[in-house]
Parts: sequence; structure tokens; C-alpha cells
Amino acid sequence: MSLVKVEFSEKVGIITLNNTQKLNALSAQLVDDIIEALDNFQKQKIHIIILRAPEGSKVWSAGHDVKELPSKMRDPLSYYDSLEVLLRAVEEYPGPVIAMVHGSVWGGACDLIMTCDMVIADKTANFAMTPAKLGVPYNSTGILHFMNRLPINIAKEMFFTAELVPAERALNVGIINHLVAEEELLSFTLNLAATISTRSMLSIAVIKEQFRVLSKAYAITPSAFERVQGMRRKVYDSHDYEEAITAFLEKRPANFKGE
Ligand code: YZS
Repeated sequence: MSLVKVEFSEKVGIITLNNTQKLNALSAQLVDDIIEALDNFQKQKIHIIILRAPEGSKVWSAGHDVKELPSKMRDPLSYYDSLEVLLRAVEEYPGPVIAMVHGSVWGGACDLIMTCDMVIADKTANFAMTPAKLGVPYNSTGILHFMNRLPINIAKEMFFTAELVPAERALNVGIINHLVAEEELLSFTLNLAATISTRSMLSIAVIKEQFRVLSKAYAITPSAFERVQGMRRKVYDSHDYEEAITAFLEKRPANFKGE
């Protein structure tokens, strides 16, 4: 059974992450279902996508399913990890993908939000970037998603503290485009999509692609790439990574040793 619900009109498709029992944790199955929904919408030439959680969810998504993270010795965020595939699918969708957020957004789901073209939220929304809590060596493409959206000091604060950024501040620092009343969240988002749907989709698709290509136009040397990969490997091979995943599963704070 699919873990997403899909609805669509002529030009707007809505994908609802619908595994609330697991707080919409981004398991491989949920992520694959989102990707499949995006593929189907693209085939049907649906121009604009809205990504949401079911009405009233306290948690929009709890992030990567920690139970599916490798326990040690393997990159937890490798190129073909399903979350990484999803982030590229959102970036490459040939029309706007709008995140409509009610509730809290954690870790990999926060990265998903950053990858969406726009974010509309109500006051229940808050956002936490958690790798430093879970000992995860976050990857360069993910860091770039934040750098391309936020002032670098704000992005660093999010990564270094792993604390939730509440809605009002998220608006001020540019995580979200519009902060609207809870009861207007859907109508506001649909109106935004309706406005966009009157514009040239050919034009928007090529503009979105240029934003994507230009925002990734960073050259790094092979040795810098290999050095960063080597540093990341030391982290996912470390005691601290294993300890943090175990601590999460045992519902206790991690005891980091710095090794
Ligand atoms: O006790 P059961 O078995 O019912 O399970 C609990 C939680 O363990 C489980 N759960 C998760 N399982 C897998 N992956 C998750 N991300 C996850 N989050 C929660 O869901 C059941 C209900 O959770 P409770 O904690 O009892 O619910 P509640 O008291 O309402 O608290 C909700 C929050 C969202 C505040 C709480 O569950 C929480 O703090 N979850 C972890 C959020 C998080 O840190 N996510 C980041 C995951 N990491 C990533 O996305 C990246 C890899 S990274 O670390 O790099 O950012």
C-alpha cells in the first residue's frame, strides 16, 4: 500500500506524506512512493506540485528513518540513498515544487524543504537540522542546499545546534516564503499555485533548471573532494556515529567522545 496520497487538478498535483504513525519518517518506502508520485505527475504534465503532511499532523516529517541508517562503516547519505534520489527528483522536476508545512520538520526532511522551490508554512511549523545530534557526517550537496538558501551563519547555527527554528524566525531568515494563518494554509498555497499556473510553464521550467545549474556551479579539485570524503568516512566509521544511532534507538542522549 502506498504511503502517500495523491490528488490533482488540471495543473496542480498534491502529494501528502501519509505515514503519520511513523511521523512520516523518510523510510525508503515512503521516499520511493513520493518519487513514484512525482514521476507519474511528470508524465501527466502536472505543472506544480504541493508536498504536504495530513491536516493537523504535529510532525510534518521526522526526517530520515533512523532505523534504516547503516549502523557503521557505510556512508549514511550516499549518492543512491533513496533520500538523495528524492532530493534530485525535486530539484529536477520541470515545474515548481512547493512545500506546505504544518508541524515540525527534522533532519533529512529539513533538507527536502530546502530543496523545494518554495515553502509556505503556518505558526506550528519549525525546522531542525540534526546531523550533529546523530553523529552524521552530512554530505556536501546537502550543505549546499542550505548555503544556497540561507545566510551562512544561520545555516551554521542550524547545523551546529540542531535546535528547532520556530516559524516566525524561519520566516525572518528565509527558510519559508510566507507564514500564514493555520486555517488559510491550504487556500493560500493553492492560490499561489493557481497564480503560477497562469504563467508560461516552458519559461518556468527553463528558469528553474538554470537556478539549479547555477546554484551548483562550484568547482572543487579532485583532492579537495577526496579529502572531504575521507573526513566524512572517519566520522561514519567512528565510535560517536555508532553511539549516536544506538542512543537514538535506546531513547537516551548520546555520549560523544570525539573519536
Ligand atoms: O517508540 P516507537 O517505536 O513508537 O518509536 C518512536 C520513535 O522512535 C519513532 N521515530 C523515528 N523512527 C525512525 N526515524 C525517525 N526519524 C524517528 N522519529 C521518531 O517514532 C515513534 C514516536 O516517536 P516519539 O518520539 O515517541 O514521538 P513524540 O514524543 O511525538 O516526538 C516527536 C519527535 C519528532 C520530536 C521525536 O520523535 C524526535 O525527536 N524524533 C527524531 C527526529 C530527528 O532527530 N530526526 C532526524 C533524523 N536524521 C536525519 O534525518 C538525518 C540522517 S541527519 O541526522 O543527518 O539530520
